[in-house]
Amino acid sequence: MDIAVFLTAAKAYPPPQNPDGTQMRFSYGTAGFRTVGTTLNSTVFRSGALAAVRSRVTGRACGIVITASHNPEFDNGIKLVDCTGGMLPTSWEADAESLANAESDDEMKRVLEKLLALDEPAESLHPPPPPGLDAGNIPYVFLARDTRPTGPELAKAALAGAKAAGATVDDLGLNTTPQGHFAVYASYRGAPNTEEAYYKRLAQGYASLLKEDGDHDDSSPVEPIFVDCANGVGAGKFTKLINAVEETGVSIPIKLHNHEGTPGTLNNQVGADYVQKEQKPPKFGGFDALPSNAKCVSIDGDADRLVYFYTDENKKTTLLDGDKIAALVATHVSGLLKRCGESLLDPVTKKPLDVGVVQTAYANGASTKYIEQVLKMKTKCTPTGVKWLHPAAEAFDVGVYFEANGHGTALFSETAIDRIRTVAENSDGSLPADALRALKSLLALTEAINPAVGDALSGVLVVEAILQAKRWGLRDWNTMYSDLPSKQVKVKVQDRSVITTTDAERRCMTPSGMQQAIDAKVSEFGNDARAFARPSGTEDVVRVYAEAATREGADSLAKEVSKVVYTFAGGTGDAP
Ligand code: 16G
Ligand code: MG
Repeated sequence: MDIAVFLTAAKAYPPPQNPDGTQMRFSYGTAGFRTVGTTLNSTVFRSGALAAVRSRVTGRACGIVITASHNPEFDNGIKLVDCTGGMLPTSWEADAESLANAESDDEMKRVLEKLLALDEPAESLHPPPPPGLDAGNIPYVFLARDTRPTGPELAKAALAGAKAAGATVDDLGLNTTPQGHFAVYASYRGAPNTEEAYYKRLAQGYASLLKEDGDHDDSSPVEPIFVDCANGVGAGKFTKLINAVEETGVSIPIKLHNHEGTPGTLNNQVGADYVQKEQKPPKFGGFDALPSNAKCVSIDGDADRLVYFYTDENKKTTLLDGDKIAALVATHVSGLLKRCGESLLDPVTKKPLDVGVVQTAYANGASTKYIEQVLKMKTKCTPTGVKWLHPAAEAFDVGVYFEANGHGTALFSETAIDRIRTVAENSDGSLPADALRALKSLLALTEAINPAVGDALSGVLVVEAILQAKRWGLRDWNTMYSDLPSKQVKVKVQDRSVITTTDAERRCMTPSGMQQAIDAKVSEFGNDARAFARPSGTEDVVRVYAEAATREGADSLAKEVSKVVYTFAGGTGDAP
């Protein structure tokens, strides 16, 4: 890389200043940089270069998505995609931040030289790409953006940054975050990586799922699915997916709401974040006029998460969140694996596939209990953010992960896929017909689900196929277990970094004495009570979560713990 060329190009993207004349600082949060869109030109330019450097160092294509996900329309941000399709390794975050905040050419040069000197071939970190695969022009960067008004300008800056660092840029234009990840994932494996190829893959996986699990010829679901697209990038993509599904000869009765051309703005009282946090239907899109118990889904602005919900005759809305989706997918996977019998045991060690569900501290206690005690599956808890859940799920042969907020997918290791495929293809009549169907269904699931990151679009296909196989409506699904009442609140403090956590964010290490005070409060609310406090990675607040056997209990525990946080961690404004 010619650093001098990059530094010259960077002159056109000077970092913005604070009112006091100092240079504005940007922090790499839970999922990349995210703040007011009009301040991000320099950060995005520099991150474009970082993606190019990452591509150079790993020898494979990487990616960038310009999005602020579920944040309001005036925000924007950047998500960086690593060469295998996952998120930028956490070990690079501090350097990404140093590059974004460098105040001189020398500082930028130092960061770039440090990163360029790293020797991190992709193979040493991840499953190697297929042997002999030509990596193409390296550095190579895929670029996508969502529908925000600042998107085109920022995409230009990212492109300029990547090019200044010597990269070839593949501009995917308006696209979802999961499509950005999939393009990189597929390119790593030498598979077709276009949008068309992706939706075709999902559609075919879905059609095979219906076929393997259905009892009759046309097993397409008929109950309409009303999807709130949050006025984001997902709406147009759903249309493409629906067309791809129809081309396979099956159908999916999706009705799109809150999309381009309808009133309302991006993520404003609509979308998965609003519906999940408020436990209310979207304010716009006509959801109040739908028939009672209609099947509804909300996705977020960049279409990487989803939640289901329905509103009954008494106007009570029931949310089926990421935990419920994880339980549904895990139930289905474990049912299929059981039907495969011993056919999937390791030929040498005779061990079964290692299957687990990954959650965060926000997972409802009832869901964890259900997965461990009813499904008898392993669970693992990680800190918040896909960058932690995804690798934990990769450690299983089959790892299902979902955050309660609806981010998630199911991952099948190469070993698992190879074994399933080999057994299915070589069964020569020796396997019971039902086991063979289960094997084929597992293979279909690996195609219908995004293997790189959670995707709201593939999430809908997978949930629908499973519900169809079980002949379940949302009410049946909801009775898998009853959520414990929970409450989330925000506490404003002077400096949220005074709070440090351990045990997957379930316990605080500092400020000293705060965890003991939280424990004392929790102990007053009975056996099912649980609470934690963690500094947000995307907002300048501390988040408090509480759950208890009753609604009143959850609400008051959240309030009590907020008071503890306010007292120990330097609360500002009115006391809770
Ligand atoms: C980001 C994360 C999401 C996480 C949320 C937590 C990704 C792709 N997105 O949106 O997984 O739940 O941040 O935000 O990782 P918080 O740190 O403000 O609570
Ligand atoms: Mg999102």
